[in-house]
Amino acid sequence: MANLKVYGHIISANTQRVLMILKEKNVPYELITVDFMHGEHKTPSYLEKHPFGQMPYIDDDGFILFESVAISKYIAAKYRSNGTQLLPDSSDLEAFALFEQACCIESNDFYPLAGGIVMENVVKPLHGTSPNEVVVAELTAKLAGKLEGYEAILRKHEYLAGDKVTIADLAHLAVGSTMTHSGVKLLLDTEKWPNVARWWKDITSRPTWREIWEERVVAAKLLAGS
Ligand SMILES: N[C@@H](CCC(=O)N[C@@H](CS)C(=O)NCC(=O)O)C(=O)O
Repeated sequence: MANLKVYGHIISANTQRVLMILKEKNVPYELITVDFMHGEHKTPSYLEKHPFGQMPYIDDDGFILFESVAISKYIAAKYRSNGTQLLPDSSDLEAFALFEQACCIESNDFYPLAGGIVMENVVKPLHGTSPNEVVVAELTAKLAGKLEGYEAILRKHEYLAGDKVTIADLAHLAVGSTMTHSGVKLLLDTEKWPNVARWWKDITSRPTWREIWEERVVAAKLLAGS
């Protein structure tokens, strides 16, 4: 039994983000599946651990932490010498600042837009509501504008924080893949944003991500049929 427990669901993009980092760092974990369809994440005992009633949180031998990017950074720092190096050297101030800049780009310029599209196209239908096509079109247009910025960054270097992959890149995978799977395929557009498409192909090809995505697809089918 692994000491590190992840409370979440394989279908939850933010849970997938954390699982991906654990796999990249070869850290054993146990996924405790939260029955979110029946509101388990809003129960008093869950709220004691995660005051916002969201997935995921981790219990690392009694240490409770929520927010998927904070969890990812904690794991990457705690297991710095395991598996893929996903953080810059903390003594290199400029590299660290560029890494934090890339993390901010993900959380401010990407997640609200791509996450909004996922909310419309995937989460709402799961709960029996139709997507609002006007909202999807608006978010898609705004995201296309942001990809101009991504293209400018990725034209200069291979990944968002430089020439090495970091958490900032991998943090895009879950929401980006779910959005693409739902039909909004901006990240695959090799003509408009060739460097974005090159970067996206690179990070989505990682074997750790393929494993998580396959599990996610199976779980999504089960949930849709239940
Ligand atoms: N910023 C949080 C977002 C967590 C989040 O939105 N989780 C979703 C699942 S991917 C959730 O629990 N949604 C249910 C809800 O908000 O009630 C993180 O990165 O962990």
